[in-house]
Amino acid sequence: MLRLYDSRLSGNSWKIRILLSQLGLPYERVTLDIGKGDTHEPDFRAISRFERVPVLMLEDGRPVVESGAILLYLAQGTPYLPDDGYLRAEVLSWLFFEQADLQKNIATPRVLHLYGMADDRQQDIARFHAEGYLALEKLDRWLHERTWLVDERYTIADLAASTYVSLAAQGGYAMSRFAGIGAWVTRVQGQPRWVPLIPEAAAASEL
Ligand SMILES: N[C@@H](CCC(=O)N[C@@H](CS)C(=O)NCC(=O)O)C(=O)O
Repeated sequence: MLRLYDSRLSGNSWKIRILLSQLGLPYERVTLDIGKGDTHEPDFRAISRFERVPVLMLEDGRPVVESGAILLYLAQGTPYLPDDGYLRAEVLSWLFFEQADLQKNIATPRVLHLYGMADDRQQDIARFHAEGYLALEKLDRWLHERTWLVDERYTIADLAASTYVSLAAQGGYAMSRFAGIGAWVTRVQGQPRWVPLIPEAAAASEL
């Protein structure tokens, strides 16, 4: 069986749980405690060269690291990744943009807020917000008059790009100004077998 190493609040790991659910693939879940330093333990370092989650352990014992690489691996040959070379390159462009422009700029202020460090790190947060808002504006512009990021269907580009964006308010981003993004996130979260970050918290809107 596939094994996913993740952590409870990791948006990068959440991407993989969404796709595994949408593909109907059974997997074993191993949830690490990042705060306790689990990702830097020798046993985990042996399978995760970058000392981070998510890691997908294949049935033959080979690990796949980096959320984008895991999504690409799992989505091959499925409707979530186009066969056409150009459209596939378009999907890749969103995966790279998400990692370079969205993920860190959203994730870092989110962590600072969630762990009560925001007041002491206002200047850092302002720097991440400045970059993050530029990326969000580009995304919002692209979604103006488009339903999905690539082609006319939901792909792993939408899945990957929407996860941290949907959590941005937790990092102090004012998201109400991005109407296109708001409607798109709702469409993504309405896809069959989409799963929330923390299932037990979804109803209570804890996160
Ligand atoms: N580019 C990586 C980022 C992974 C990442 O930042 N993982 C975080 C949790 S979301 C982590 O494991 N942090 C632990 C650490 O840095 O010690 C990916 O997309 O998988």
